[in-house]
Amino acid sequence: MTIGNLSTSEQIFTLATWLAGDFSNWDQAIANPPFFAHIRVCIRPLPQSLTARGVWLYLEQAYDYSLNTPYRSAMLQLIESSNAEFPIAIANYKLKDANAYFGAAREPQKLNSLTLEHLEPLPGCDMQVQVTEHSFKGQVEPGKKCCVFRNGKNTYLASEFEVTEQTYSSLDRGNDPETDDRIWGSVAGAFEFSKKASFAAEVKQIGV
Ligand code: CYC
Repeated sequence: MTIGNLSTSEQIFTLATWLAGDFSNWDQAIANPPFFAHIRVCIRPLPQSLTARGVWLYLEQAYDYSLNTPYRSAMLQLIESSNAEFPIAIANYKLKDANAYFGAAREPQKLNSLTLEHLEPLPGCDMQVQVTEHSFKGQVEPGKKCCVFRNGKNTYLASEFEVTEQTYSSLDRGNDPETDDRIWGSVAGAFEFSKKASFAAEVKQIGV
């Protein structure tokens, strides 16, 4: 499917259906165990809409051996952007009581009662997304504004990803705001995930 010719709202819907799934980097972890742990990324459409605009997805990233205690969870809002080069934006939120929802990516009824009040915006952490012929490519908005305090250090997020119908790759790093040196994140390039289950049928077509 060529996605370049779709309207922006159709592209947002397509991106949501491509992201909605249970992903694994098993092949990469087996080929290069010192550098790549076996990670699962599970992205679930919200059963309800939280706003008039956008498509909402809940995300968990976990070690495969500990699926129900993810090391990161987030709520993603896919929305239209006014930047012609990057027609889609993904706003990132954290959950105020993240632990209460652990496991919900695979038990989505746990998400039924979620409202906007349960979320905390992550300012400066919007992903700006461009559309290629067969993929969506994103990067964190410029300006070193997405602050992540990790391992006792202030860092800013440097992140990029690419999504196709069956694959998801991402490179997340935290860099030093002064020197731009890498403080955390992969030293061996992007994580390469493939889709093991799809939740595309759960994405609702709503106003974008
Ligand atoms: C952090 N990863 C983040 C943050 C964003 C993203 C915005 C900063 C906000 C936060 O703290 O949660 C990434 N957001 C995205 C991406 C999309 C998006 C990619 C497109 C769907 O909307 N990340 C990976 C690897 C793994 C990883 C599998 C190993 C390096 O993709 C880790 N990301 C990771 C970690 C953090 C992070 C450890 C910091 C979380 C923290 O310490 O609070």
